[in-house]
Amino acid sequence: MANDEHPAPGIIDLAVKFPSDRDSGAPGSETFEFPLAAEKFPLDGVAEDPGYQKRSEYLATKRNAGPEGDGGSAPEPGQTVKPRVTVVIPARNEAKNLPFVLSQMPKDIFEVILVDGHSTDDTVAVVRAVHPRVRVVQDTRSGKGNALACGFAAARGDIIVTLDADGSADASEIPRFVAALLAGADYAKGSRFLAGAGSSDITRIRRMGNRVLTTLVNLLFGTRYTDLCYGYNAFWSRCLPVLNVDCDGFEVETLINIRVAKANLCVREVVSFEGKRIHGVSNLSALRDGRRVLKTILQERWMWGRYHASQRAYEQETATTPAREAPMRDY
Ligand SMILES: Nc1nc2c(ncn2[C@@H]2O[C@H](COP(=O)(O)OP(=O)(O)OP(=O)(O)O)[C@@H](O)[C@H]2O)c(=O)[nH]1
Ligand SMILES: [Mg+2]
Repeated sequence: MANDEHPAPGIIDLAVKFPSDRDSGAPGSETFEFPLAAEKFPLDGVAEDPGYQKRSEYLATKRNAGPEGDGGSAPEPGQTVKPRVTVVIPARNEAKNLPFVLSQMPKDIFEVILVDGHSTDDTVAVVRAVHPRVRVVQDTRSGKGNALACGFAAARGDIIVTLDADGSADASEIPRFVAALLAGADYAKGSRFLAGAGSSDITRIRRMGNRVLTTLVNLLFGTRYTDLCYGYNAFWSRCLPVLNVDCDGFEVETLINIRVAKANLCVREVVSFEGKRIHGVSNLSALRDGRRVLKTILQERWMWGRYHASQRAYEQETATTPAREAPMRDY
C-alpha cells in the first residue's frame, strides 16, 4: 500500500508514470501565493521516488518558462510560485452550512464558484451576503456530477479544487492539495484512509462499500487508491479534457479517478479529514449511488477494453498487411 511505502507524509505519491504531453505548470497570478511545496510540506519518502526529481525539475522549468517558452531556470529555494486556485462548491440547500465553509477558505483563493442546485432555501442569498465575490452558477440538471461539470466549465483558475458545501470538508486543507500539485502531481486526491487522515462522518456500511469499490478499481485499472468515493480533490485545469465529466450523480468522483488513471496522469493522495455534515441531511443513498458507482466502474472498464482491442487490431493490421502496390494502368 502507498502509505506503507511512505511512512508519514501528508502527501502520498501514487504516480508511476510521467506523462510526456504535460504542458505548462503554473502560470502567474496576482492573487495567490503558496511557498514551494517541499518547503512547507516535507515530502518524506516521495523524494526517494526516482521519478520525483525528474518531475519536479521539469515542472520548475515549465513554471519559469517565459512567453517565448525558453524554459528559464529552476526556482531558487524559498522562491514562490503563484497558481490561480478556483474552488468549485456544489450546493443544494446548504444555506446554514455555507457561512462556516466559506469562513475556512484560505485568503488568497483566486475565485470561488458556487454551483447552486436550484436550492429552495436561502443558499444563494446567504452566499451573496457573506461573500459577495463568490461566483454563483446554476446547475443544468439534478445531481452532484452535473453540478461539478457546470462549475468546471465556469472555472478560470490554473488549479481547480472540489469542495462539498455541507461543512464536512475543511477548506483550510486546500494548501496541502495545491502543494501536491506544485510538487509534480496532475491530480491531488483527498483520502480519509491514509495515516493521519480520518472521517467522523462515514458510516460503517459506506466505509465497507467504499473499500470494496476502491479494491475493484485498483484491480481493474492498476491503481493504488485508498479512497475512491471522496469529494475533496484538486487538479490542474489543463486536465479537464481528460476528465470530460459527463455523468450526473455521486458517481462523479469515481469517474474522475478512473479517467485520470486511464490517462496515466500523475496522482498523489493527500491526507484529509472529513468532519460531520453540520446541518441538513445527506443527498446520498448508499444503495442507489453505490449501484451507480459500480455501473460507472464496469462501463469505464468495458470502454477501456474496447479501446485496447481496437488499438491491438490496428497494430496487427499495420504490421502484417504489405504496402499496397500502385495499380497498373493501361494507357
Ligand atoms: N448543485 C448541486 N449540488 C448538489 C446536488 N446534490 C448534492 N449536492 C451537493 O454535493 C455535496 C455533497 O453532497 P452530500 O449530500 O453532502 O453527499 P455526501 O457528502 O456524498 O454524503 P454525506 O457524507 O452523507 O454528506 C453537497 O455540498 C451537496 O449540497 C445537486 O443536485 N446539485
Ligand atoms: Mg456530505
